[in-house]
Amino acid sequence: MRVPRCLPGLLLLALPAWSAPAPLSVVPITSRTGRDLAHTIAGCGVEVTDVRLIGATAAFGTFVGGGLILGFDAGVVMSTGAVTAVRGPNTTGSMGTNNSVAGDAALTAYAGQPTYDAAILEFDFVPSGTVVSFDYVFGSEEYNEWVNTTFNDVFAFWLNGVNVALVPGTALPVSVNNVNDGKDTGVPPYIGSGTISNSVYYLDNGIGSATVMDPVGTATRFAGCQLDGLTVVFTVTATVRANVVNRMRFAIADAGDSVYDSAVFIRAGSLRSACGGTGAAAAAGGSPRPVIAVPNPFRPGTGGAFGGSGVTFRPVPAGAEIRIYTLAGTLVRALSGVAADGSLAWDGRNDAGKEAASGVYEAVVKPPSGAVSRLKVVIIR
Ligand SMILES: [Ca+2]
Ligand SMILES: [Ca+2]
Ligand SMILES: [Ca+2]
Repeated sequence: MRVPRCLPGLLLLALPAWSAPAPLSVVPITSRTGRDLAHTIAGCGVEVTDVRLIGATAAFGTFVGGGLILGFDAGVVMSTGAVTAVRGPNTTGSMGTNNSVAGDAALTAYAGQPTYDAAILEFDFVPSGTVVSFDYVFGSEEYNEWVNTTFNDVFAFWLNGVNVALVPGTALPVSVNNVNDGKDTGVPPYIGSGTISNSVYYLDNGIGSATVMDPVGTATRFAGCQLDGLTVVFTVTATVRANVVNRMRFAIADAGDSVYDSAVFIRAGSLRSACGGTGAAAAAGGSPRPVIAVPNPFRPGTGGAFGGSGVTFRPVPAGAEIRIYTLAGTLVRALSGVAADGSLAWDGRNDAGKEAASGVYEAVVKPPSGAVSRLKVVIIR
């Protein structure tokens, strides 16, 4: 039986005051047919039929208000507990509900772990083209303190029996143990230990306290979502059989025990086929993905996952400028010249070429048009 870990009694890094942005707005399902959920996900070029829902009623819902938290505004959420509990702010490190429903044999076989509280949405669909795409985010309360343990909650998006929810360019399923920035027990300076896996796809969301946020997190995400860690937006692009029935099975479950819940967020209208574009760029009502900094914290000269020659911001809008400030508001560095791949690098120096001291900095991302965004960057020398 796992119990909530103790929170550190002292916050060693001073954080700026911030006003609480709106949390995710989550609405649980009222119908057990699942049809509304499947139709929320389906976009142009896709006809959905034969929808089936398996799991606790509390485990399924829809959401809005995810733009600055998840990277897209609206969609379907499926949880290994209660979907309403994923709303922010992040007040605990151990949010979880035992729904007392079964795991799933296919997920258990896939994970190699006993599973519990399975939530499954499956349906047939007829795509108008030979390629289908959709966008999703995975998040979990198992982050950050249960990284690299057997409590590796599992999900799979089986398209005609093949899991298409993989770490890009690999055969690895997206999971707590395959996407993280190491095991972190919430003690400053919040550097993960042990194996770090595919951290470029990971967004740390703090240590689970009403007042303590990892310096690498963002106030918006922290206030908006209870889950201690999230992935960036993944876009699945897969081959399908055009104009005939294909089968989709979205499935998620707790592994090892039934607490510390995980959730997947599937973007509204993003399941598309042959309609002039794919995924995030083409989905209607979209919002830009949040800019992240990697590595963060940055430890110059140390090598490994947090070392290297500097911090890389991405995805940065073309033509944007990033200004780095101390928390006292002093301008440290102005960066411009976004690369074609949407990245912009900072070597950890100020405008005079001197190394910036250890501490927390605020990076302000100003695109040529649209909203300014902010994130924190930590340097440890
Ligand atoms: Ca659960
Ligand atoms: Ca939490
Ligand atoms: Ca769990």
